[in-house]
Amino acid sequence: MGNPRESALKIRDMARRHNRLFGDSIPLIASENIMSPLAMEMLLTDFGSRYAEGLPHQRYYQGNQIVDEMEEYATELLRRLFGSRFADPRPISGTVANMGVIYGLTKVGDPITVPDLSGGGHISAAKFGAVGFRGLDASPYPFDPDTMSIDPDGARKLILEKKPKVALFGQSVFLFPAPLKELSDTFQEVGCRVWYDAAHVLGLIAGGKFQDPLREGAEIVSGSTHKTFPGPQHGVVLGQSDETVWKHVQRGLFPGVLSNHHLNTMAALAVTTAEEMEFGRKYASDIVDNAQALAEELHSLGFRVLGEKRGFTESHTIAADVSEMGGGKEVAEKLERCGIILNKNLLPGDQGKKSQDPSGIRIGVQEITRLGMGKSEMKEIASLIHRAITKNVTDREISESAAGLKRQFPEVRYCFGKLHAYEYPEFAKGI
Ligand code: DSN
Repeated sequence: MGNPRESALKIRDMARRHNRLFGDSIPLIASENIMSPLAMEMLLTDFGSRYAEGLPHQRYYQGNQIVDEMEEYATELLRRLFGSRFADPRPISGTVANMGVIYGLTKVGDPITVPDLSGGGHISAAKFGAVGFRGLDASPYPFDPDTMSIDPDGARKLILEKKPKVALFGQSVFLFPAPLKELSDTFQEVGCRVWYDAAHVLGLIAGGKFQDPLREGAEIVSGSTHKTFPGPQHGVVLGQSDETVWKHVQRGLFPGVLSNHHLNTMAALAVTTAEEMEFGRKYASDIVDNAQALAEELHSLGFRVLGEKRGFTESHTIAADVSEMGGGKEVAEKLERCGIILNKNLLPGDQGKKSQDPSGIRIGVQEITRLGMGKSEMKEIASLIHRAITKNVTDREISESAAGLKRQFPEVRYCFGKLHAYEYPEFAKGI
């Protein structure tokens, strides 16, 4: 491993190689994004070295005067962007946000209704994830593969039967809005709390696309802040409920599941929130246009793109069944060798299949949109994917074309200032 200095420099070399890998690839993971220059700058500040447990002005550490100011500012920016009564910028990730909500709203053994994993549900809503960790009695909604959405009639029956304490919505393969409006009478009849995990679509909601859960009946919205919302790896909770419920959620976050809450990423979140106020509407609209264009193109090239009846997608995500092209694992690995980075994914109908060997792939266009790619690049990317999987070409031919296309779009857009994306930010001197 070499001496300690060499070991330290080896890690720097790995980081450099990683930046180059992404700089030369087409990034299509639906849960990732790149940050703006000002948000990136926040990560390197002294905020990242400090503690601030609890809420502003009720801390356990000295030295928090500016942290308090920044946290209150972040909260207010979030409240304004999302039009919510309450906001909490402290969760350090989407899953931690979800754990805090679960801890605040439920007791061990409570019934909860959740999106099904093979219908795109997230692991934190699964028995082996945060929901199970709290010992909740989880029942998944039926999913309709034809509409690629939760079946509203089936969900109504389930909610009436199980009488959940909480009804959770929001998926990780989230092509079409959840049926909140359709179920609003049912929620009232049962008296359950409605919680919406917006991790994937937070930026679309901020930009006025997809759906507006806080005005469609959700009392609590949680999310991560680094997918369609193009900020740091962090989380957020928004609330439209009464003050008592909100206090429970905040206590679920701290002292429930948080100690310190990572102040540098919170500052980056605040910067991104301000940037979303300025650029978010155009960005969200461009994302959805690109997703629809890429889905159409893949479909016309013979891919089994799901959600065809509804125009394939209303979000940043596309799901395709590639079981006849070798399956999700084989296709995702082949594309990785060709410089196209996406992930294999369970699809409806995959019940009983291993999540390591599912039928599908999931594609997200939020990162390539952030770099300024548009409809003609969607055509090119569809053609690269198609050629990589179906034609007798070498991996190298495709990866060179992918890198060539990528290098034409070096800058992060929809933000203040300029940054060459994926450039290595050398900071340490004199090593
Ligand atoms: N695992 C993430 C995703 O890819 O959807 C969500 O946490």
